[in-house]
Amino acid sequence: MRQPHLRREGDERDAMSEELKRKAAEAALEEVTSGMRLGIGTGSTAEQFVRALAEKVREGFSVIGVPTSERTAALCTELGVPLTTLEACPELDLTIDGADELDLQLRLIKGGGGALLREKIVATASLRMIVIADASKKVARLGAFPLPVEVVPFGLGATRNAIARALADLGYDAPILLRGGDTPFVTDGGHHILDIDLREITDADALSRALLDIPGVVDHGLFLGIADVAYLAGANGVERLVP
Ligand code: ABF
Repeated sequence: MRQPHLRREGDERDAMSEELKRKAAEAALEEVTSGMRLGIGTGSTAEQFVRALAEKVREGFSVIGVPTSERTAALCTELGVPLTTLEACPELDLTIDGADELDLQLRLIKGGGGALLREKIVATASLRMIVIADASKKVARLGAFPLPVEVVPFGLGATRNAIARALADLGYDAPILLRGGDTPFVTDGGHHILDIDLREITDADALSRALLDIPGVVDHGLFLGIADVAYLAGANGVERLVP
């Protein structure tokens, strides 16, 4: 008897959270001008951005986008947002993307959606990056969201051991999980993802350097010094955050 009632509450929460993502996306869209070369993010918040952008394109707005995943490429194609590749267009004006966590300096954890490598390449090729999210993603210190690390399948066990040693050297005692378990998740680049439950990241720069030093690690979900602005939608409106 209680289930339909519970489902309604859940549906209302989902609708509210979609509404917040839409508001953050619409705020970011205000910074997009006709003629821009855009990096287009991945995830449910970025999807709201693609939907809002598609409406502008239908009204005659002219943009060209580089998608950060096959999933985003498919959505853009379906909705009529014109696409190109980073090879054809290696410098972009602006990337708009979601995040899993962000702090007040606009350092991010990304990669929960599995697209961190293309997201980082595209954001770094852009003159500016705007993050869009609901306000619950803002944290005082990064790390409650497990840090995704993209690794090549070859020598996975050895790479995982090397990561564990590097983490121990930095003072972390953190579980490392292969995303997908027995059926490992495969990224658009053909790699796997290890999710590291750090709980609290004490020195993001040191952690970034240590991970990138390990052969077999392709990249990680820490985006440091990349984002310029964040639009965070909450119950009291949309906050514009700059570092
Ligand atoms: C992408 O999508 C990712 O880097 C991040 O993992 C995720 C955020 O997803 P959502 O907007 O659905 O919360 O931006």
